[in-house]
Amino acid sequence: MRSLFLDPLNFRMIGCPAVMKITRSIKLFEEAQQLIPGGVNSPVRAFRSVGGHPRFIHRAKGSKLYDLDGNTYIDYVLSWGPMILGHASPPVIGAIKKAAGRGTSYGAPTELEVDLARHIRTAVPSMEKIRLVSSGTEAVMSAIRVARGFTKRDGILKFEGCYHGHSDYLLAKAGSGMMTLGIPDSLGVPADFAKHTFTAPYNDIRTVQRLMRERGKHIACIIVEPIAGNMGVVPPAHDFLPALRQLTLENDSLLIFDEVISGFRVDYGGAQALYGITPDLTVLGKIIGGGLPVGAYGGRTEIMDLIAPTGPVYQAGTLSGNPLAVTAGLATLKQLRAKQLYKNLEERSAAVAEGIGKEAQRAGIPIIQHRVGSMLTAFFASDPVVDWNSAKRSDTKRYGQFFHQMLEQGVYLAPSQFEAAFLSTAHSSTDIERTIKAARVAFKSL
Ligand code: HOZ
Repeated sequence: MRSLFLDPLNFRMIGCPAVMKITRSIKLFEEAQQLIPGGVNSPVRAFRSVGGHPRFIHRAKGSKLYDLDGNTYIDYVLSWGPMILGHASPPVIGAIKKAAGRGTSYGAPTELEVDLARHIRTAVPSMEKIRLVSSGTEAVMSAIRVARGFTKRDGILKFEGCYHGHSDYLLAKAGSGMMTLGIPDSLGVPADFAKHTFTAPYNDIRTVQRLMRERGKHIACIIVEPIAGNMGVVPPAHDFLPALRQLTLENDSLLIFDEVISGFRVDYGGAQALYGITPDLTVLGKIIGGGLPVGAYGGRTEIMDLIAPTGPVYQAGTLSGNPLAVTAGLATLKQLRAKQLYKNLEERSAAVAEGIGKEAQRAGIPIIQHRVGSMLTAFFASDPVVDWNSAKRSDTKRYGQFFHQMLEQGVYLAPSQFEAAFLSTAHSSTDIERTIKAARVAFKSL
């Protein structure tokens, strides 16, 4: 990799190799690896697929991350999606501070939970009843349990490259960290658990039709990211989601939309509003927690009423509906109702994508760009990317070089080709100009 001669963020030529000073991050990472597997609490953060050292973050504000060594980055990871208002958004932080003064967990119901459920249902009317939990993984796991309870069937159908958290039966050909690290299926998952999981390529309706023909009467649900975000961004083909809806109806199976990433991200009503498809169950996370740990699942009343204490499907949690997390989520959703907010995000995101596309073209580097609203990916690939197989053909080595060139210039992208980049309402036109300038330098250097 060629050295850059730039001052991060200002992009001033400074005449010496601008290898960022990251001594504190390096030192901490060494210690972290003695204490925490791989030095991180979630695998992709370890930078394994791009090489180099993860940055240890000291603080974040608006569109910026600040590391322990004093470097500043324009952040396009945004905590992997939740920080749609940017970091430390004043209304969110103000609400959290107030709520913290009233205690941090009660293990008893609050008005806040009812408020958040009401806000979610208004935005996503298919979620007639909603259960709050503490993570997306937990929400998906619980949604599958209720789908199985409702249909009295065990089988589930998922798509290769989609990631639905790390519960046992959902790790088959999962995207995100599994794809980044090239782990097809996790060790530690009993074959007996995985045998009920069937997989099909994303956007491949024929395979779904065949599987439903052969096994439809055993399939409790089809679960899908309506916009795949965990193999990089891969939008659904125009007939994909309608066909899933149709096939599930024909087979009395449930359709579950995992909108942990797309929920409140691509539209206030999520991907289901954008594409006009109503699933039976929806899973949310990330944005609805405003940066604190929350997940939610919900759907038709007749299904959700099977959950204890109204029904026999069990699910519980000490920190479910935690008042701080719910407060952060509520404060975020209230801001998201602002007029023009999604339109502005769309315009800024389009500007980033367009700028990056032009710079790649100018440098003669083939990329395939996908963008839905403020979630985007530039695949280092020449052929169309429609599923996990085509995504996997991306030049990950080149992505790694691009990633480091951007990082050196103060632009923080996901340390994996197979994760989405996100914009927030805090990303300014100056941020965008700087990002495009950095991309120009980065593409040229490849
Ligand atoms: N693979 C997760 C996002 N799709 C990353 C989680 C994390 O490292 O925080």
